[in-house]
Order: sequence, then structure tokens, then C-alpha cells
Amino acid sequence: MAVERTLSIIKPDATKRNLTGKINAKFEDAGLRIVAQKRIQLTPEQAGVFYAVHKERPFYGELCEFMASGPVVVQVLEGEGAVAKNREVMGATNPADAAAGTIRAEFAESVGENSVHGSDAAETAAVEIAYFFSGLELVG
Ligand code: DAT
Ligand code: MG
Repeated sequence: MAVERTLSIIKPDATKRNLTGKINAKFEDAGLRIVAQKRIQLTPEQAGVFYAVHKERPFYGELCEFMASGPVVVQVLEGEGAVAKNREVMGATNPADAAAGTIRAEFAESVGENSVHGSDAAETAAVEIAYFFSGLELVG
């Protein structure tokens, strides 16, 4: 398995509850390295561009408002098979289905307010990383 990078976002429900450190510990304990990280406030429009793939889904408006409802921490995680490993550490989208010990099982409040985003494939990771970071900000 090759060394990869993936885009992670610690969502507003988690930053609000001061969970950034606990979530980062889960990534680091799983062997993922945080090679870039910043805390930003998105506008609903910026969240809308990021989540454009979901624009036909009934929850799109709510999702964009939620992502702009408070600070987020955007970060790049690096490691062997980072995309899949991060999805494993995150747990299922709906916390009710998430495996014990995963971030969403422990911290997510609902299917909508589920604490973290993670890219779903290497190709989407490259696009999502470029949306938030320039090459100079990635420090392996
Ligand atoms: P994931 O974040 O696990 O990749 P996704 O890409 O299917 O899940 O959806 C993106 C986000 O949209 C998800 O993290 C939370 C929100 N979402 C998904 N399904 C939803 C639903 N049924 N109701 C409300 N929000 C939902
Ligand atoms: Mg997704």
C-alpha cells in the first residue's frame, strides 16, 4: 500500500465541543501524520462548492449551513493507505452504524452533525486538498 494523503475536516459540532485534540489523537494513534492543519470559518457558499457532489440531495442546504455554523479545522493526513485508514478511524456516516472506538461512534451527534469529513478516494482527496491548501502549506 502506497503512502497517500487525504483531506480531513473536523466539523463545527466537534470544534464547538473542544474535541480537536481528542480527534487528532485518534488519527495519530492510527499512524496518520497531520502534515497540514488550519482552523477556518467557511461561508455557506464555500461549503456548497466543497460539497457540490451532494447538491441534488435533500440534505444539501442543511449540510452547507451546518458547515458554516462555526469554525472547522481542515487538515491533510498522510500515511500508508491514508484514504481508507482515515475512513476506518472516522466510522460510518451515521453514528448509529459506526463501529465502537471510531470517531463518529464516540463523538458524532447525528448523521448530519457527525464530527468529521474524510475524502472517499485518492482522486477526490487531491481535489479536496487543493481546495484548501497550497503546496507550500504541506509539510511532510
Ligand atoms: P461521509 O461524510 O461519510 O463521506 P456522505 O459523503 O454520504 O458521507 O455525506 C456527506 C455528509 O452529508 C455527511 O457527512 C453528513 C451529511 N449527510 C449524509 N447523509 C445525510 C442524511 N441522510 N441526512 C442528513 N445529512 C446527511
Ligand atoms: Mg463523503
